[in-house]
Amino acid sequence: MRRLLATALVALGTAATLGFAPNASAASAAPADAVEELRPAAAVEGRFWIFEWPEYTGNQKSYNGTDRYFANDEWDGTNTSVDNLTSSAQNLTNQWGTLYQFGNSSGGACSGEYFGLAPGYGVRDLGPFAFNNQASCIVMG
Ligand SMILES: [Ca+2]
Repeated sequence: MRRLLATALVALGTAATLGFAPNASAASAAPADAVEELRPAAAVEGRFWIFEWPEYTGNQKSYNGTDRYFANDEWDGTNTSVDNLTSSAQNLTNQWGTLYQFGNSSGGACSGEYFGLAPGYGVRDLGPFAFNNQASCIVMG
């Protein structure tokens, strides 16, 4: 079953500014501090960062647009694929970024569970959203 994991943001009372669909399902029971608004100035960098471990630590990689296939991407400075290893993320772009469970090597749609981050937001730990080590695709916009 497909779940809108990012609806946890609704529980923070920011639904109006974050632009969630009105038919979004009920929020999952994630801690209120797992998702946070980053410094406003950080949102101008233009890249969506993923991190190997929670709290924006461990290996890292960034994207400046949609990438539907993490299996051929490696953490910066390593030969290790980022696929299914993301534990925290920061959206430092001016558009939405949504991580998907299943990538698509032929450029078609990504699928499965997904987790969206509004511009300028970070998620310190994807574990409480049942999305730890799940990401295989990023769709921007
Ligand atoms: Ca890729």
